[in-house]
Amino acid sequence: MQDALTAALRGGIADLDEEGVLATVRAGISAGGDPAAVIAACEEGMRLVGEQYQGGDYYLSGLIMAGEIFREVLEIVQPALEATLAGNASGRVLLGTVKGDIHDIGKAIVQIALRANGFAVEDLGVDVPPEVFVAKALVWRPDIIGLSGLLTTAYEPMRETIRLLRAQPDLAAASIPIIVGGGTLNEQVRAFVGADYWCNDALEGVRLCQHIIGNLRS
Ligand code: B12
Repeated sequence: MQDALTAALRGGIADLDEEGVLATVRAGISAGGDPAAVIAACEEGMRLVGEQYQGGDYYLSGLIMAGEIFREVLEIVQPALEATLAGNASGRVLLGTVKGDIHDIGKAIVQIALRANGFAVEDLGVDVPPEVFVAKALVWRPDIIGLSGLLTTAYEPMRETIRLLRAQPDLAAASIPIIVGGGTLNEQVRAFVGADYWCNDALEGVRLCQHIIGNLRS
């Protein structure tokens, strides 16, 4: 059943079939389907939408529509996702999408998954200037900082944010681990921006945060 659900969701998102996708998600979740698998299938669909946009088959409106559909999907799966993830790690994670980038669906998933696992999360939103990350980190004192960004043009602001965070003496003394996340990131980008870790999967991000907190506490 999971394969059929995955195929229907991937194709439905790629075709921007809002009603079909939402009906499939509702039916799948009520039948006990895995919420993480639903999200993974929708992410694949989003990648296909991105490719169609790149190839000129969809316009910007296609990206907007896909974003809306994913948001509605998230609303449906959130309770089931929280129930399956529930854990008791504790730690504070400061999150935000870097300056110049307004993609926030992935960040929203990371936030849900972290909270469900007992993390306190402060989300600064999107298009966040480097100085705002620094100011909030000084006041809130997170254990981990997570920067999200999907655009190639977000890499430079990501780098600048990390440079400023590391240049601030109090924060440098605390040596707070920094994770960058987003579907277009890889090891080269991590090295370029100077982050400690990179990640393009929310659940892997949670495991990484648990591992970091475990090391900090031991
Ligand atoms: C939906 C979408 C939009 C929506 C976003 C809506 C929203 N509220 O987020 C809108 C319409 C606003 C949009 C706008 C644009 N977009 Co757009 N968009 C997409 C699309 C189709 C899907 C993105 C998405 O939500 N994916 C699903 C989520 C769940 O995946 P994710 O973000 O990767 O997140 C997961 C992981 O990466 C991880 N994660 C994410 N963040 C973090 C952070 C941490 C700390 C951790 C641990 C993990 C983590 O967890 C998530 C869950 O597993 C992508 C295509 C793609 N391939 O991704 C293009 C894409 C990202 N967009 C693109 C472009 C070009 C644009 C525009 C410039 C278009 C334009 N001409 O205006 C603008 C830029 C606006 C801006 N200044 O930011 C390009 C970027 C190309 C590039 N390399 O730079 C892409 C790749 C499409 C393409 N193939 O051309 N977009």
